[in-house]
Amino acid sequence: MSSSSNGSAQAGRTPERLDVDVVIVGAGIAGLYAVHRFRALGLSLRGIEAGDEVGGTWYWNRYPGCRCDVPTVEYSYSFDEELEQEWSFPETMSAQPEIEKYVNHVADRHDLRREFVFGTRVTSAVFDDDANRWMVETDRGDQYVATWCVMATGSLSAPNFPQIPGIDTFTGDMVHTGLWPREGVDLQGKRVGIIGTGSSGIQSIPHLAAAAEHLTIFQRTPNYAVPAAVTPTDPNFEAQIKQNYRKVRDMQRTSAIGISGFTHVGPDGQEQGLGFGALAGFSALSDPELNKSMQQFFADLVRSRVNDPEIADALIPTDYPVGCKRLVVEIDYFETYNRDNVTLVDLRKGGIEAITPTGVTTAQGEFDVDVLVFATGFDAMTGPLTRIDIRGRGGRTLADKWAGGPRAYLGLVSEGFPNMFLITGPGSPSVLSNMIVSIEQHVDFVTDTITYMRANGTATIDTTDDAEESWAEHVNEVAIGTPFTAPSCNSWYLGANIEGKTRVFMPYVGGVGRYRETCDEVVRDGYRGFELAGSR
Ligand code: NA7
Repeated sequence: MSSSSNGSAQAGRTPERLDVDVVIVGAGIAGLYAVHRFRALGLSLRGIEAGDEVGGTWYWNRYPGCRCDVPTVEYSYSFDEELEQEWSFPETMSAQPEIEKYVNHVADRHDLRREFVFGTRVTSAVFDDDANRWMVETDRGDQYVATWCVMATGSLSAPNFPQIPGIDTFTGDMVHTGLWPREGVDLQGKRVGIIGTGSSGIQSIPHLAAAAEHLTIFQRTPNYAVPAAVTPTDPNFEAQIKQNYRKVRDMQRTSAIGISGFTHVGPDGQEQGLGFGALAGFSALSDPELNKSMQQFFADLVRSRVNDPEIADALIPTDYPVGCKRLVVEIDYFETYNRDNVTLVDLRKGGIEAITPTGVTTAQGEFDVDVLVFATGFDAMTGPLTRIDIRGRGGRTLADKWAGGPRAYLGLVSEGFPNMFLITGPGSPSVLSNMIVSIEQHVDFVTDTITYMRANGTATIDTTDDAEESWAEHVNEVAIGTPFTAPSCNSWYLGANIEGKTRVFMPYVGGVGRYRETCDEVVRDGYRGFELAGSR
């Protein structure tokens, strides 16, 4: 990993005024790959990254216990075949530091950092109707003019701080799991409180409990969680994967969730596989009977691991189906409730009323803490975009356009915002898939589209209301009947975690393979549903 911190190194830099072909927002897995592809086209670029370093999700989410829920040999770039052979992940499902190290290595290996300014947040992107160009501004006073704007802003990068009265009055340390400081948080001898028991909460709680004097967990909704199948990488199986990487990648691209499910027969005659991560089996989960038996399985699992039956009951979800929220992958989570220094506050018995200078007040009483951890998730999928002042044709803002739910054809282009590409935007498989597979597909699509536009001298690519509407209907249609859209379901996929956000199911559940085929067909049909116009 690079030892210097780019953002602080650039702290005193002079604001830039640049005219480029493409502005890329974000130096996560998507932004880095975009730079790699676009640079090979000979395009002039500027990448802009809010963090001090590359990594995106894996830069920001450095809370203790953070880990990927997809097998890591699958959660890796496919574009560099030499790297595939050279790199080795120590565990089957990597922890954050290993993934961050890998992403940094890719940035170094392909010399990607030099295209970025770091520690710099995009504040606005305004489309100039006359010039057909984007005017992009940052909080460092930079001004960029670009033909294409590629939003590699991630799906889970806008942290959610719930609007709890008194939140600003807390005098201890307050930290969000998605903004965990690089220098860490001192928990020794501290009374720590954590709000939220989604993936971030469930992954961090065992670590927080081990480090703190006391941990108080404020749980609004219990989650379904499965034990993580994390083991040291088996060199024989890794060798098999490396020999078969092209096949593995093909399998990923045609699969439902971007995971190959590759297996082979090991030296002991047993079939070895990668496991499926936490995401598989959407269709099976839609069967109500099967779902009920899975709920029972989870209830039994919790009861077998938690000593106190009352606490176990509080940790068992009962009022929504398995698969509504993202299934969490955990390590030692339930056993943590057997520790003497852990208290569970079941907010269903009386919710949080306020945050005070010294702690959290609930209808059940007050809890004093020195450190308050917000594991309260993100304004998912739309937040990273609507928090930027994005204005398209006629000055219309994206936030206004999306007030009733996001609209983007194929999750890639939103009508009225020409030449702006959304990498893994709402309406694409994105968060319901192995993100790297979906990122590569989108960046490849954009690379091909820009190549096509340059070859044809096309000025703008937009879409139509009709194309966008029928895609939204399709996204909705394939989600009906799945646990994702059950009336009892409240998830970030539906925007239900954010006060006032319109309830719309945002990702595309139709499958990675089917989605890719649709995109390919659209291109073969002369960019059906898109509007390519004007000359440059
Ligand atoms: P999640 O999955 O959105 O979880 C957030 C948690 O915070 C969840 O338990 C929420 O309860 C809870 N929450 C949110 N607001 C409040 C308030 N106001 N009071 C109490 N509790 C609250 O975010 P994560 O960061 O854990 O995971 C996001 C994704 O990142 C994950 O799915 C993986 O894909 C990686 P709720 O369930 O809404 O009642």
